[in-house]
Amino acid sequence: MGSTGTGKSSFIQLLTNNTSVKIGNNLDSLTSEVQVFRLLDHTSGHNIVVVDTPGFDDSRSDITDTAILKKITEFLLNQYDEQRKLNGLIYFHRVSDPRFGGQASRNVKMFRNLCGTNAYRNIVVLTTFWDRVSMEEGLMREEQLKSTFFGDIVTGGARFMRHDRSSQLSALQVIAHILMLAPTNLQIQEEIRIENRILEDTSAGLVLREEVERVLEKHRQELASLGKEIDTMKQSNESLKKELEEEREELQQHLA
Ligand SMILES: Nc1nc2c(ncn2[C@@H]2O[C@H](COP(=O)(O)OP(=O)(O)OP(=O)(O)O)[C@@H](O)[C@H]2O)c(=O)[nH]1
Ligand SMILES: [Mg+2]
Repeated sequence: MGSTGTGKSSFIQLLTNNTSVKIGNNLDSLTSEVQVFRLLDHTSGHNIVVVDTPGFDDSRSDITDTAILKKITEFLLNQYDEQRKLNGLIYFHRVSDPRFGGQASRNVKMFRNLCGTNAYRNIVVLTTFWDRVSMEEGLMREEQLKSTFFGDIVTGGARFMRHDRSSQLSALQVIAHILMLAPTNLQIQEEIRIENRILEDTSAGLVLREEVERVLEKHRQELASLGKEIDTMKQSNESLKKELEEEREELQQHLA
């Protein structure tokens, strides 16, 4: 898992040598489905299933975060029903990102709430894009990430690892670490299957609901101030008034 463009699909392609793995080459996010890839790990002899997921901050307009959460949950419930646990979760983050913005925080928040604290020890936070920073800069950011944004995950037992996209061994090392972990269920699986919650009432679902509420509130406020502006406008300013009314119309549609 991880934000769009952090190198999830590239990692899977490198690991599996599977050229059907689609890798993005522009600013648009690419992966929109949960996709499963298989590989045989020659070192351990294990058959491994690697799962690619879309990030929650997708820049596309055709898929919402809610739809993404549904797809991921559907996959996880299928696994749960087949009594299959997860060995590990890899969370991708670009070490080259100078800031940890709103989108990145929201993505991590969703991830945390999907997993639940019991699964933190099964997490690898994998930093990518080391070729885009100096070693010094990268190490400084890594420390920052460990102590702030991923602090609780690290305290809960997650491991930070670095990925070099030019080396398949780098990807295999992540797998080797994950194979040593005790398989686990995720919080969202247990919330739905054991506590009988509906998706909207799971911890991850609630994060999305809060997000929707926040956007709605912002729109409502904008609408209110736009209304005031239109009311106080002089008759003479017909064209501007028309423009504002169109804006209001648009906002109302968005709100609906
Ligand atoms: N410089 C550099 N580029 C990378 C690295 N990893 C991936 N890329 C490039 O970044 C772009 C996005 O990579 P993807 O693997 O498609 O990213 P993704 O996480 O699957 O993105 P979504 O499918 O949109 O969620 C591609 O052009 C990759 O070639 C890296 O470590 N360094
Ligand atoms: Mg992808």
